[in-house]
Amino acid sequence: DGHVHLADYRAPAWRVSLAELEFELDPAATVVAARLHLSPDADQPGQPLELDGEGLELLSISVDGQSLPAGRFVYDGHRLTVHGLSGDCELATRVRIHPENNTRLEGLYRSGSLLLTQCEAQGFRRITFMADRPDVMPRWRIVLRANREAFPVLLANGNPLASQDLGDGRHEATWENPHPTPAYLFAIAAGPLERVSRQLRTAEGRDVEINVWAEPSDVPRCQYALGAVERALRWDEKRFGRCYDLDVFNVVAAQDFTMGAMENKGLNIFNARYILADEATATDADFLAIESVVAHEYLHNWSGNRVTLRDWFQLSLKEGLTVFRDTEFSADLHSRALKRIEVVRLLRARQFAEDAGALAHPVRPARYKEISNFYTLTIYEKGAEIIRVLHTLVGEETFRAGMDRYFAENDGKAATLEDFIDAHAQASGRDLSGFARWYAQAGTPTVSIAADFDEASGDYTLTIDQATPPTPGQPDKQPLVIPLRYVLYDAQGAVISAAPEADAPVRDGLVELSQARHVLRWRGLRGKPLPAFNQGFAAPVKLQFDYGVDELARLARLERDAFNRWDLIQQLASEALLGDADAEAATGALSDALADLLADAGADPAFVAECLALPDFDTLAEQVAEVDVQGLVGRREELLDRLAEDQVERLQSRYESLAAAAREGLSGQAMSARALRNACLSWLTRLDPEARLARAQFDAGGTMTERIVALRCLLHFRAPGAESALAAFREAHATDPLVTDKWIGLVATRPHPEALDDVRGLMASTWWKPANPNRVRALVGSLARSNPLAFHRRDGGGYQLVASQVAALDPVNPQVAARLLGAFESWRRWASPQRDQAREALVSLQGRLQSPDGRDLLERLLD
Ligand code: HT7
Ligand code: ZN
Repeated sequence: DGHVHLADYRAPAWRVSLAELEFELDPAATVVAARLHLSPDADQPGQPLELDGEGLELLSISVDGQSLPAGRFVYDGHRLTVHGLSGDCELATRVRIHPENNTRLEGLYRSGSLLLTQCEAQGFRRITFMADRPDVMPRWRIVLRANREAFPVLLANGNPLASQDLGDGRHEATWENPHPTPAYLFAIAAGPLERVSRQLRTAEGRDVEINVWAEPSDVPRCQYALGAVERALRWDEKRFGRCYDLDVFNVVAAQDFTMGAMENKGLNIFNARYILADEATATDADFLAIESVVAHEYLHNWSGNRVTLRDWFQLSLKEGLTVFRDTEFSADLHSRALKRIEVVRLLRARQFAEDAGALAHPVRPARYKEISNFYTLTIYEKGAEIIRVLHTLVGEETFRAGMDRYFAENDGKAATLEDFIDAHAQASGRDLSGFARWYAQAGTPTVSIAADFDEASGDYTLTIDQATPPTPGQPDKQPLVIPLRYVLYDAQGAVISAAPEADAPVRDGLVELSQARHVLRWRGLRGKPLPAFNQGFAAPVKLQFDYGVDELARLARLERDAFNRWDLIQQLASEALLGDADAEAATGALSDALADLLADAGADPAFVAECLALPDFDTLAEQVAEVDVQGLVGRREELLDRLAEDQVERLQSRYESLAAAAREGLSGQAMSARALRNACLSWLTRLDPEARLARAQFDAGGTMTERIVALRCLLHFRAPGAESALAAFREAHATDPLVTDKWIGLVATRPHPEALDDVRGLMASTWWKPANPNRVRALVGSLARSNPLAFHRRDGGGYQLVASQVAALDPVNPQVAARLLGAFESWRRWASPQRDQAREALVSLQGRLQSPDGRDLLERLLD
């Protein structure tokens, strides 16, 4: 049926112990000579050798030095089959490939003056023949030859071994990667690169050189990323006891890159937007994102590279685990509460929608057609939340013991989620079979809690029900193991410390749910308590408890847990926007809560800014059965206008009082001050048609954080002078593609249906670069994902534009095109006329997509 099934896994019939590759690099035509050292699997003797190879021009093929006659092998453009091999042998091939024509950015491709590779998940087969599967893990020796002037720097995985001049204008470099490494982690980078560099000694005593490479004019903007590498390296030593294992760690920045970055062994290749930064061109959010992506890729060196995957069904074993590790890194270095808020926002806005839409899938899918379509929020973010569930269940110390065991037992191997769970089961002495269900079931569980208080006896009962909704292919769901935190407050606001009677394990304010229903009961309380739940968001669930508005408001002041204080304010906002009877009361309570926060000089300004940022459109849309786009956006705007009016003096006062702190560079305090000032500015601009403050902030220069928010205010509120400010910004940064993406993103997200016409205008201009994924995301991705009024325009024009771009980009870069299609994942819940228009746009694509990526997604969307 065209699917790959988890149940069909078979160990490879041939192993590759060493891969020796020689590249004659040239953008137009590169020749790759490969020598694979092969051994048959003792359990599967006599099998033909089958290697992957996609669209390669085969120049020669030999075994143990003997050219192979035509009858011994077949190459059909996708797969090379060699017959008649028995024991250990060496297969040598030469192929020709064409990096310059490679717009899909998989395999070897050209980006500006660089030659680069991207091999995950199945790009290596576009470079040369190989068993391109993660459980085949040779050691590697790589020789790169190229013209010295065009390609002065030649990088590959592992350690540099030798380099020499070849005398004819060319030179060569030899690299050796001594660690068993699957082909998806292979990388080379060549070109006129320059670097910033740092020398350090690991906790195990290894001297390591860290280099961050970029095209020469970008090198001054690599310093921050270099520092981030060191911070990640030190953190992994301290928190997980994991040291770096090569003599060099190279990082390269590329302007053309399909995703964020790639953790190739010893040679990480990055989308330039996650490396290049200084205060004049990067926002505070950019700096934090750079640090977290740099850490993510670095941390893969153990969770993904040293211990890799048996097959692609295990993808979350490296991605969920590494997201968990990178969020812990950020939480340890900065504010744990703010990091949690950021993660939960993303989860609720995007992963919950994915889990409830046409593309829902388990964190470990049972089958796939195209693995590239499974680099999803579910695999990454929900996968990380599941690791957090485990961490909460066993505690930090036992979790660390489980991780030590996992790394020790699986080092140099291709592991499964069972291996991971097994190591933790051994370390904790717990049966984790119930926990494992998280990996198999799609859909976001709902935990509904009903309270009952008996005035006469003082008995208080919480009845807790869990249910996971049906998802494509999974109509019936089993209960999950859910660690649920709770607190009861008494009438004076003190925490009630008595433990309840329970039919589930309970400790320190945490109950472990594992059945469809559990009951907690407290005896003889003096009055009706007020409960709060899921502090720190210990499990990725939707929690339902029937709070009154007064109770939410009271709890928002009482809760000790900062994450929950923020969450309660979000609930008040949801109630104000979606509640029927109590919307007005909720608006008043929300306004009061925000007034208190704005007046609280002791509160972290960045936390206050998070509280001012109401639930976004996606989060709200996730909470209603049918989405009336214009109605929802309209109500949200009205609420913001009303709140801004209520708070105007406090907003002005905080905006002014934080001015000095906001000037203090990249310190946490300065970033925090800028976050609240910018939130205040956005609210104040609603009230001032002249946008005087935004104009002044834009004109004052300052950091990119300040300028870009001011420009957004001018553009999005259509203030006088917006066009000239945009023109000034555009000209000032015309040669910088990353900053150009920023203003393009602002134009594409102007909250007005007419923004669609601006997008069309840009697509007809020289700013449109369809082969550059960042530009496609800035223009079309922003429209589809972050501009509900234009994407869902009543005439269906937004859907048509995105669908026509999917068709146009499918042959250019199928992965980028397929990601755009994801914007339709919730189309069945959109109210008419949008639902019918979306169906029409999707149906119009049938028969027009050639790539497996696009076809797979379209089929699932329309299924
Ligand atoms: N592991 C990396 C995934 C990735 C990727 C996947 C498909 C196509 C292109 C890609 N580039 C990078 C990124 C990460 O999670 O670290
Ligand atoms: Zn990753």
